[in-house]
Amino acid sequence: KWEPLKGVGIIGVPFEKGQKKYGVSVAPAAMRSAGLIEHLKEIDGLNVVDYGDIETVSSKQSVAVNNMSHLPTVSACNEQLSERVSQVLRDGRIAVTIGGDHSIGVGTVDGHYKVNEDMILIWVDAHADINTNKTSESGSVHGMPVALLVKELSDYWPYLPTMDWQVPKFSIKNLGYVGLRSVDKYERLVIEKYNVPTFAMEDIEEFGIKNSINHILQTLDPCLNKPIHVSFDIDSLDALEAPSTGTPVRGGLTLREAINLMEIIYSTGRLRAIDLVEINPALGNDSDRKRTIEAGLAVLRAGLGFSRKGTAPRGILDLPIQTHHEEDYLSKAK
Ligand code: NNH
Ligand code: MN
Ligand code: MN
Repeated sequence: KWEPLKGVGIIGVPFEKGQKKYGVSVAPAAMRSAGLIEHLKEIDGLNVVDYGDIETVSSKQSVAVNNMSHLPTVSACNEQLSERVSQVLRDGRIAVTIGGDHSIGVGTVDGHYKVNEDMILIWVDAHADINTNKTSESGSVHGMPVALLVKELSDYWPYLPTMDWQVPKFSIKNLGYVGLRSVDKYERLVIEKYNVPTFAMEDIEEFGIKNSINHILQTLDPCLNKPIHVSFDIDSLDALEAPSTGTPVRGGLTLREAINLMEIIYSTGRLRAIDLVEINPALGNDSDRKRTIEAGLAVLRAGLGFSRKGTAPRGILDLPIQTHHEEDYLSKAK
């Protein structure tokens, strides 16, 4: 079942209609000009293919669903994205999706699920993103992707025009949370009702990031053989680590904890999809923007095998020998 991976495939999703602030849609371009592809290619032995950006168009359909902003536009983007993620995975690559706001989690998880129904989902976020249009206080779809994906909650939704392509089959039993610290009342109710393994910040204080993620992996997949999808919202990081995001919350993960989390998941050998969402380069000053983008890059690198202790050159056992001492000496002496 585990064919050797060919590398990673990068998908950009310049999309921001799942929330209200301008700027998240610029993140794929900002990440690319910060050297996203080059940085990933520097990881030892990693083959990187850029699958380009999803074309995001504002839908002309004017169906309105109560308390759910821009549903047809969100739906159209996710339909394409789901297809693209499936394609990358079928090509034998890890799907790395750069958002965009977190409403794009619908497309990435749907596309992963269609290729492998065994997948488990780790949602790394300050927020639980499991509102329905009945429970949401914002009406923004980026607070609803998990509820849209999960089959156990399908009865709590009205009929959603334009969403026929997406059949919620993913089970909430395959979901775990890391980093929560801003959870709405009904979201908490869902987490308790279905007993979703959740390591909110206070649990991470108690157990540490390593035990937390290991406990989730063990609970969701006791045989340790299922493909893993990590949906990483940059606002899971402390607002000081990643200020350029739409809904920053203080008291979050340090970058060190996030890197360690991703290293641990990488080391399972089963990480098959990473979403990196909610980086908003339009928020904050130059230094905020730079810090946030660099944090995002560090999270991706850790999830794709970059080692903080360094990697010796492959197949080489010693330092290069000096073969032309005399010439070098003479040329420098001139
Ligand atoms: N829970 C709030 C809502 O539903 C906030 C969601 N905002 C996020 N989620 N950034 O990750 O609107
Ligand atoms: Mn989110
Ligand atoms: Mn969030």
